[in-house]
Amino acid sequence: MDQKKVLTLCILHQHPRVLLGMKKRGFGKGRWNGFGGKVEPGETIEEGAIREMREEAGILVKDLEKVGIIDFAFEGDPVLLEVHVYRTDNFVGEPEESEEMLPEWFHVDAIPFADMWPDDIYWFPLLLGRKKFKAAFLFGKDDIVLEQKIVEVETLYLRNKQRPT
Ligand code: 6OG
Repeated sequence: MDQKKVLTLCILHQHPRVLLGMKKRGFGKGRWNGFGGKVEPGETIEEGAIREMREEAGILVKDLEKVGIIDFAFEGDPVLLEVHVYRTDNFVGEPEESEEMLPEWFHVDAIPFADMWPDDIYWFPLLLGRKKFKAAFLFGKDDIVLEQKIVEVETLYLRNKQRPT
């Protein structure tokens, strides 16, 4: 049976700059990405996003805005990832390097897509344009995008308060 993992991804967006982190270890090592990880038992998805932002960059985020839900599948792998994407321009603290991430601000015109997950170039413009979306990607060998679908949506319902099933 397919298994699903629920993850968070949070991007600080203080126009015209965004905060990304260079992943130093584990899944996605060597790529710039937002901050996030697995939602832990007993916490809501939004609580998970807030915790990961604190653990990975020493930042307390406020007013998280849910901007997207992305489903990832990998050819030949039964594990599906459901990634909940948040943005905010309201936070406390200065980004600090952690064991997992090296944070850096990027101008929105200089986002390092070549060194990011290949799906990002599809949905970042929506995030930056303050649109909401649902997306699905199928990755093949060498992390090539085999199939992709993105739909802009008006609302993502009240899934912030939801606990993963
Ligand atoms: P840990 O497993 O290190 O969290 N993530 C992805 N982000 C993008 N942009 N594309 C993907 O394509 C991703 N797959 C996972 C979710 C992993 C972090 O990486 C994100 C989490 O923030 C496959 O705990």
